This record gives sequence, C-alpha cells and structure tokens, in this order.
Amino acid sequence: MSKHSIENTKQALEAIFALLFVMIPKFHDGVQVQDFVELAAKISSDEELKAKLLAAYNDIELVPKEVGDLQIAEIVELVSLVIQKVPALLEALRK
Ligand SMILES: [Ca+2]
Repeated sequence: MSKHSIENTKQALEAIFALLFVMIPKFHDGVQVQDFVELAAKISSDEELKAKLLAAYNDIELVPKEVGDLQIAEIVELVSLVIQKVPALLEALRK
C-alpha cells in the first residue's frame, strides 16, 4: 500500500488545468501585460477558481512526497485525470 494518498497531487493538477483554461484564450492574440491583469481580476472575482488555487498552493509541499510514493493504480488515476482534460484543452487551443 501507498503511504501517501494522491489527493494533493490531483488538487495541484486541477489547479494547473483551471489556470490553463483561463489563460489560453487570453494568449491567442499574443501575451500582453493586460492578459495578466485580466487573469488576476478573474482569480479575485471567481471564488471557485480562487479556492482551487489556494488549496493547491497551501498543500503544494505534499506533492513531491506523493509523487515519490506513486503506486501503479495511482499513476493510472493521475493519467486518466489528465486525459479527461485533453479534449477541452484542445478545444481551447483551437479557438
Ligand atoms: Ca492576449
């Protein structure tokens, strides 16, 4: 059995994808300072996104322990989490 769960790793991945989905559309016309101003505004006005980012940030030091202790079943779980995000990510990149 694994000593550590992968909850914090999953939380970190969810936060990274949440950020990507906000940022990708803003970067389509190039990366401008305005994009980061809008990103900061979006984070401060979106409670769900803010909670996701804060939770990931607060527990980020637990991620290396979890990753260092990954079991096959956990790897499968993480990979499937990422795969689930791919269609939406490709859609965002295409727009
Ligand atoms: Ca832009």
